[in-house]
Order: sequence, then structure tokens, then C-alpha cells
Amino acid sequence: MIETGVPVERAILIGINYPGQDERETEDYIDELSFLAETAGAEPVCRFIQKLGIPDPRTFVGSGKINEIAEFVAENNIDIAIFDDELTPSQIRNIEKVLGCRILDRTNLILDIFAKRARTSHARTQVELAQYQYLLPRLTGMWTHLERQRGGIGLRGPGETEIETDRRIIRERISLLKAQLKKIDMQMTTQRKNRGKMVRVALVGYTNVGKSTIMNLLSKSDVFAENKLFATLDTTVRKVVIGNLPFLLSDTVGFIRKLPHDLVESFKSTLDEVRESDLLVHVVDISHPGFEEQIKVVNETLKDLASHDKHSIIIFNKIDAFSYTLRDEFDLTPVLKENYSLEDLKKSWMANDKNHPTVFISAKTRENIEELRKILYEEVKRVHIKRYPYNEFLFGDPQTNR
Ligand SMILES: Nc1nc2c(ncn2[C@@H]2O[C@H](COP(=O)(O)OP(=O)(O)OP(=O)(O)O)[C@@H](O)[C@H]2O)c(=O)[nH]1
Ligand SMILES: [Mg+2]
Repeated sequence: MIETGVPVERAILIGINYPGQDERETEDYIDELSFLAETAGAEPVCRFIQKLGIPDPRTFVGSGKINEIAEFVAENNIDIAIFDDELTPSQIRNIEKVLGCRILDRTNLILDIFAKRARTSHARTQVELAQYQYLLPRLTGMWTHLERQRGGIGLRGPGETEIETDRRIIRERISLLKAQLKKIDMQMTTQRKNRGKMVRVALVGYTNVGKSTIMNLLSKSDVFAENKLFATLDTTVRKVVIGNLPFLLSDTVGFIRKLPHDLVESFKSTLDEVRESDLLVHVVDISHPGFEEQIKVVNETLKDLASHDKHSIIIFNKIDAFSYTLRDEFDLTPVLKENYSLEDLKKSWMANDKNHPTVFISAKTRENIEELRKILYEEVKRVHIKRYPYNEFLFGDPQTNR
């Protein structure tokens, strides 16, 4: 036991198994929620999953289930209940009443992690803006119970005044933060313009797939990487030279399923790096059981950023950690996802996706890094030639030795 001095908050996790979703998928989602909770500093103690068509409008899960959870909370010293979907203000209020502990939803949890991780004033401003935008519509919900105590319904009661004052303060703060961000945006745009016309490559991908590790490997820099979600919030840009071809490589915030929309909005300037790049490098963690779903989430987020049409390279990382279940040769049940070997996956991805150069690597054991460098060289060179059709002599072709 390590005494840290800070009491760890005990958390339970609650999710819904929706129709058409297999149980394994729901488990994967709750695994991710659990990882988010740990990253935020809580200790996940137990998970509750209910099969439901749609969330109960009053208490998210059904009334029987919420009472069962309440019993568990009371008997096991639970501090927080974390829900896998965004809750409405009235759901938060109702659930709080039944469970008697703090209620967090997924959005809230992600915002909390972002707030903890934000280092630069730029990142902090972006997170604070997203937090206030999340809070504003929820303010009424938080105060209604006080209104009721004070005789409520009567208009313009003291409760109402407090809400109005708080709302006004928050609105003012939001416009101030927006103005600050605008200023920072302008500075950053100028900075980006000053970088000249060098080819720009952006690392994108789901959180924790190894983007920063790859950045460090290619640029010999020292960007913070660790086994937690959202280790990177700020964009880092480094000059990388392969052969004699220089380009700029940027590492940026990872994407996640159900990334709060306000957060994407307020992270616009961070994500401009993605939007303005010439080439995307989509990093995938092939050792993750849900890697295909993660690819979809990344592609959807790129669509939101109007960047899905950009040319991209796909890196399947962490091949050292990849494992699969070997099927008995007499097994007649259908082949499942977990029965594919790395060779099967290589064959199917490379055959199906001819538009994107694909490479399988391990940033940890450095397997296949040379191949990655070669592909990067070729793709950057293509952009370079398009931009400077007359100065091919600049970098020479390694094959012809020109
Ligand atoms: N086994 C294995 N682990 C890896 C590999 N590449 C990176 N990791 C580990 O994966 C974890 C996440 O790596 P990061 O580089 O921080 O990932 P990221 O994509 O930058 O993550 P965020 O910034 O949080 O979005 C770290 O613990 C790395 O050491 C690999 O090839 N194999
Ligand atoms: Mg990172």
C-alpha cells in the first residue's frame, strides 16, 4: 500500500447495453470509462450495465436498477457514480436524490481530465471555456431544489435571482474567454504563417495509441507520453528531416468516442494544425480490441473538422502487444474478430485500402520504423514536388542517387 495523502475517491460506473450492441462492445465502452475514471484519479469499484432501448428520461437506468445501485452505494462507501452518457440536468437531480453521492457523466469526466492536464494558458483557456459552456444549461437544474425549499414556483424568488446572477457572471466569463482565445488564435495563425511553406504533417488518432511516442521517435524530441488518456493536450510541432527532405511534424490531442461537442469547438485553434496540414498520419493501436471502432471515431471527428478528404498514411502501432485467439482447426463456429492473426489483418487492410499507404510497426521495440520512414519520405516528397515542381534537385532520389 502506498500512502499518497490524497484520499482516492471510490467510483461506480453505469452504462446501458443498447439494442443491436453486443455485450462485449458495451464492456469495451465501460472499460474505457473505467480508464477515464482512473486517469481522473478515482478508483472504479464496480460496474452496472442495464439492457435498455433508450435511457430512462428520469433516472437514466430503470427505477428497479437505480434502487439496486443505491443500496450498493450505501453499503460500500461510494463517493461518485459515473455514467457513460451525457445526463440531462433533471436526470442528474433525480439520480442525486436516490443515490445520495456525487454524480458525474462522461462529458464531465473528460472535461475534468482536460482541466487537470492543461499546462499552457492556451489549453487552460480552451478547457475553461468548454467547462462553462457545459455548466450554463445545467445551472437551473442545480438550483431548482433550492427554489422549491424557498417556496419555488413564485416568480422572482431569491433562488431565481441567484440563478440569474450566476448565469450573468458565467455568460460574461464565456465572452471574455472567447475574446482571449480569438487573440491567441490570431497569434498562432501568424506563427504558423511564419513557418513558411514547409510541408506539414499531422499525427492524428484515438487517445493513447502512441502518437507522442512516434513523434519522439521520428524527431528525437522529448514529448510527454504515458499510459493515460489525453497525455497530450497542446500541439507540439517539430522539424523532422528524412534523407535530406525536411518537413514539420505535429503531435496533437487524441480523439475519443463521444468527445463533447463544446470541447471540439473550443479546441478549434489546437485542431487547426490538423486542418492546415498537407498530410495526415493516422495512428491506430492494433493491440486494442476495439481498434476498428476507434478508426471510425477518428474518421468521424476528422469529418467534423472538414479534414477527412486529406491524404493520409495509416500506422498500425503496438504490434508487439498484439494477441489473438488461435482457432481450433475443427471449430465450425464462425470466425470472430479475435481470431484474426496479425498476418490476416495485414493482408486484409493492405488489400482493402489501396488509397492509403499502410505500415505495421512497434514504436516500443522499433520494429519496422525504417519502413515507416520510407513511406513518410515518399509521401512528403509527393507534396513537395507538387509545391515546388522545379527544385527536385533539393532532395535527390535515393533510388536513382540523383
Ligand atoms: N506495447 C506498446 N506500447 C506502446 C507502443 N507505442 C506507445 N506505447 C505506449 O502507449 C502509451 C501511450 O502512448 P502515447 O505516445 O502517450 O500515446 P498518445 O497517442 O500520444 O496518447 P494521448 O496523448 O494521451 O492521446 C504509453 O504508455 C506508451 O509507452 C508500442 O509500440 N507498443
Ligand atoms: Mg500524446
